[in-house]
Amino acid sequence: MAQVEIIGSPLSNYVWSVRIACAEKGVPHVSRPARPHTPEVDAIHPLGRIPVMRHGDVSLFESRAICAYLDRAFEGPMLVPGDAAQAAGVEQWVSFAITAADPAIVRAYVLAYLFPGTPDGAPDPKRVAAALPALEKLLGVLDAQIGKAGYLAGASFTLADIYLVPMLAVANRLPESKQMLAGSANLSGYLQRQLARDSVKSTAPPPPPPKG
Ligand SMILES: N[C@@H](CCC(=O)N[C@@H](CS)C(=O)NCC(=O)O)C(=O)O
Repeated sequence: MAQVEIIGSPLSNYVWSVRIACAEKGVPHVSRPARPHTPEVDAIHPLGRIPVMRHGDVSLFESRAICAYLDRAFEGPMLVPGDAAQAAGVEQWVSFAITAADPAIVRAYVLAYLFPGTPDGAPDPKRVAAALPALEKLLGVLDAQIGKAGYLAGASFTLADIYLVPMLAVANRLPESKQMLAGSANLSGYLQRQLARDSVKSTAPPPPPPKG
């Protein structure tokens, strides 16, 4: 039986999400670390983005498509419920995570620290400051949503949480967002609970090396 291969740096939030999906489904997988735009990624994703997946004859790009495959091809708890209204609610928040949370949390803010693009490699304070209003607004929306039923899309862990948790986990390592999260009672409790979840813990990327 072919093994599922998840190709992409484990540090990417989207790679982490797909690996959590494997763990939730009980699908063993091998993680093949690879940066975007490297040959094994380019062979599958037309724009060289991670994650990509191989499983026997099946190769896929785009995390949502990979998660759909994992959910349908394997037994195990459904990542998206069967009920039409509940499924649409989960898809709504998956879409929100990809199109609103990821740009505000990861692209605009986290990457200003991780890939500052400055001559000395230090974060550009103006770029960080410019990201904060949207970040604060977004975390406020998420805090209110999670306050309703305990998870992003209802009262149980779903694909929507699989997308959100890696974004919050990486934000929780940086100063301004850590402070915002600490002040968001629903969101901070949620994050701590999800970080202790087996599927999240077992796929977590290694912590960044200490500075200095
Ligand atoms: N919509 C894609 C987004 C994937 C994505 O943006 N991955 C980032 C790493 S987290 C990447 O490969 N960036 C390189 C690039 O955009 O060129 C998915 O859900 O898989």
